[in-house]
Amino acid sequence: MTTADHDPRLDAYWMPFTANRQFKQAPRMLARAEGMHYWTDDGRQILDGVAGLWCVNAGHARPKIVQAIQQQAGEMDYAPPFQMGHPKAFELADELAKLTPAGLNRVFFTNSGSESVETALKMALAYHRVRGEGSRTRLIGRERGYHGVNFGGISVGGIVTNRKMFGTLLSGVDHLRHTHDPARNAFSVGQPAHGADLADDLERLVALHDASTIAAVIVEPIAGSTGVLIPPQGYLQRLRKICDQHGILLIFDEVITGFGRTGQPFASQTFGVVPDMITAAKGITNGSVPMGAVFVQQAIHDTFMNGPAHLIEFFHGYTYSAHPLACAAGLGTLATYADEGLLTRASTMADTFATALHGLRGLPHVVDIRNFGLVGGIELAPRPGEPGKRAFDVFLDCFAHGVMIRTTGDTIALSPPLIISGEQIGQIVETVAAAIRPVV
Ligand code: PXG
Ligand code: PLP
Repeated sequence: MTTADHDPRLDAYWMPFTANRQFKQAPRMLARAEGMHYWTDDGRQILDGVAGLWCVNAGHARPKIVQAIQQQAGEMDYAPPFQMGHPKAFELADELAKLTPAGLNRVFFTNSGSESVETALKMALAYHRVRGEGSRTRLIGRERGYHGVNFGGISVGGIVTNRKMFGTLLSGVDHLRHTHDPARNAFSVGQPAHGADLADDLERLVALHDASTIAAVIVEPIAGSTGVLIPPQGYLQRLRKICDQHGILLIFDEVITGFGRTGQPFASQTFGVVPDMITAAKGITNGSVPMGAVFVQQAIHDTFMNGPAHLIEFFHGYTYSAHPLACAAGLGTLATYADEGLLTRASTMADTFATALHGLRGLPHVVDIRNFGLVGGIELAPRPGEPGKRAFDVFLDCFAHGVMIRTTGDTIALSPPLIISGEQIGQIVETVAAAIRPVV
């Protein structure tokens, strides 16, 4: 690539999950954020339709979070998490355990969703081994699943582009069929009616591999990155039942659905299905400082707590697990969520959001619309020979007209901060509609 077509000061930064050459020719630079908005470096106001990247659930620059981080930075910058502790780590774990579904009251801290996934998968394997069922080594994911970008996560994940370049991945992994069924479920409002039976695919894998070889199943309650796929009615319940029948751990990856996106603190509570572990990140600090967590059933944690008390029970952890800045930010975040009732606000706004979104039905190229709580997907038919391009053009047009959305393939994804007003929902949907209409 030559530098002639762009500013050479942009060269050094190799941007993640970005079309680098295209970006550097026409950069989209964000300079400031507050509440529901970003401002670009040239001063344009942009309404945030995706909570940054599905993470800024309380909106930007919230005072309690800003103050907590500033104060902590001056008080204690860093504390080693191995064989040492600091009060805010315990306080945050305790506060989080009050929000999680019943029983999931032990908390392991990481720095991202990807690390949470690796942690949960390792915990599942070690748990079976510690309790004497070390033959359970197999991990089951799902087609179209996204579980971050580390090796465990892409192995159980089901997105071809995230997998095909990276060798043989983890061995002993298999995948359930995905639940996307537009032929039967297109334009469903909320949970689709058809597809609970797709959970029976786990029975097929049990018959193939035998339950005694399977450690865990990991799924997103709502698949986000892969285009906002809402679980069919009864699907998660059925998956839970089959896991129970065969002694298989069920992990919900709630990196996106956690912290209020579906109308309850966790999608597990919204859908009434309790997993054995939940992986989380993003909204745990409102996106302000990197942090992730794994929430674990106490019985799983307690299984590890045997043997001589001076020995390490779980050989795993990160230099920045429970980082003081992240813990302070997490406490400020939970206080903000509580002050404003944000973890249940999506249920209040869900109908307004659903009505606005489904109003786009009938626009050119719109082949499906999916929604739940404050998350939505608008799927466009791909332009022949140019998959993803049509939705990307809509993204560019929306950004030019003051609204930030996200696209994945030819699906437009919306997941605004949970503080959004009805009027702002209208602005997002009108801007998207105006962008879709002229797109050839
Ligand atoms: N699991 C799930 C369900 C996620 O949505 C991760 C794990 C990984 O989290 P980290 O913090 O390591 O990125 C995610 C992250 C997109 C997009 O294209 C989605 C995510 C991240 C980046 C882009 O919509 N989700
Ligand atoms: N690589 C090396 C050489 C290290 O020393 C460490 C941590 O000490 C790591 C990787 C892991 O880094 P982190 O704990 O930040 O994930």
